[in-house]
Amino acid sequence: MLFVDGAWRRGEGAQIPVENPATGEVLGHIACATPAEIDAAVSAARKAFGPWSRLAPVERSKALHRLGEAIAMHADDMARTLTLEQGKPLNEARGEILKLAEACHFYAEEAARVHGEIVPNATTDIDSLVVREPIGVVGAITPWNYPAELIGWKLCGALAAGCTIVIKPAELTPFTALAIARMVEAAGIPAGVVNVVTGPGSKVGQALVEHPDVDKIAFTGSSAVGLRIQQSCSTVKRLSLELGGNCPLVVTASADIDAAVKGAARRSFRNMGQICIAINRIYVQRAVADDFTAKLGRAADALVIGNGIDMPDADVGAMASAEPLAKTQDHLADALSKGARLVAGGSAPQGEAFARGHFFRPTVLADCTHDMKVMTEETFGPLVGVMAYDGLDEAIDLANDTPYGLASYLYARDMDEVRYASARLDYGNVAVNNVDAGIMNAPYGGRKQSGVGYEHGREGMLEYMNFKHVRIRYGEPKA
Ligand code: TXE
Repeated sequence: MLFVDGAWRRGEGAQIPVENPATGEVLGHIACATPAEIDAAVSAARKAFGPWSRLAPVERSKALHRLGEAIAMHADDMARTLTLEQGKPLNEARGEILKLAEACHFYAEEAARVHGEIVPNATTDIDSLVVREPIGVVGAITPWNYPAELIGWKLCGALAAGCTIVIKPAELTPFTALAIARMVEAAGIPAGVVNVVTGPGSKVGQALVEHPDVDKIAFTGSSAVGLRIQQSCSTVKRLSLELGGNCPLVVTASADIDAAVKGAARRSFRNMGQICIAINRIYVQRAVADDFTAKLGRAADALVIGNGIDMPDADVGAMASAEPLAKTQDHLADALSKGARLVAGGSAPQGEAFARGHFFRPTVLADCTHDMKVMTEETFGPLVGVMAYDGLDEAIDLANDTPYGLASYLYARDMDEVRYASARLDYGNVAVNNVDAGIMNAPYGGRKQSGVGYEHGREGMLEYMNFKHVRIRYGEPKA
């Protein structure tokens, strides 16, 4: 189904199957939106933009609160949809849906607080008003790893700012996006403000990028596609790109090792490592490296793997498709062939429950070096490499030795180390003695090949706004 101008359409284009990654079973089909349907969605968003952008901010705020309430009320059903198409355990999926609801309420508050400034002029009979205005029609293109939240940040930021939106979800996880559209309907958000078109990125996503009436593209996905989008916009557009990461964790000898192990296990393997801020590589000071690595191996082995529907509170579920699983296996084989030592995992779990799904055991490698893909490329799977270091500068150099700059992590009790390292880690996010790099209140974005722009926080709404300078002379008009 497509959701265009407040109405549901079956879609005229080819029907594409969507599979449950835990069982291989076909869950249903989605339409590949045709050029005419994409045009219809963009023009519905354009038509809706005028009235939506002129609403009093408090009305947009109320609509977003209603959306958050509708989503929270339907969290169980939406979580089930998410788990079935993405593979993460049901309780984790429910957590993601509730985070989406939280984003609605956060941006509902921000929507009511948009304000400008009056800046001084050379004379007092002139006011320069710097006001903020919504950009217009947004094309949101999203991936499959967080099918609800990654839509939510764009949707809520855009709607709060006064923009309208056409969402193109990932081919693997379209049903969560369509469930969100149903909540948009339930919340009484006017027709055309939110539209969802499904289908492959190379056709439907690309059509949004090339559409002359789309004013901004908000994208989360791979760096390769992000770069292609940047290069292929048909007209000058605003862009925000949240791209890949290759995130390091530095553990110094002063760290609380048990806390560091717990943090590493959570941030390396949650969502089967399919997170742009997953810990991919770990640098541990030599004196504590063996202890840390052995404990991390045990923590990885202890994680419970399961079909996310049958085992709602499993630690990890299936991977979203065969592709990230194959990449994980490739990075593992590459590291082992270059001398890495397998500490935990390394194979698929055995048993009937895992026979047809994309399952893999959380895997820890030791003795890694920077000629291995696991240390230099984003794996996007349940695989982490550990390497010992001697001095903190060496660890920081290794951590920064990447084209990416999204998130980095540090465990240290010595506050001089904390200060020194956090100032030098070249990342948009640095989490110290915890592994929650992104919170709703603070801007979240990457550097270098990890992207441009921010989501979360007030900044995540301002990405959808332009400045306008209105210069008003009082008294006698002047030529
Ligand atoms: O991403 P893609 P994929 C990384 C991660 C992963 C890899 C591939 O390393 O293994 O990317 O994942 C749409 N014009 N991340 O294949 O291809 C596509 O349909 C316009 C990191 O899912 O980038 C989907 O909706 N759109 C990341 C979205 O872009 C296009 C999260 C993402 O797809 C398009 C996901 C085109 N030419 C993957 N081609 C993170 N930062 O969290 C594809 N799309």
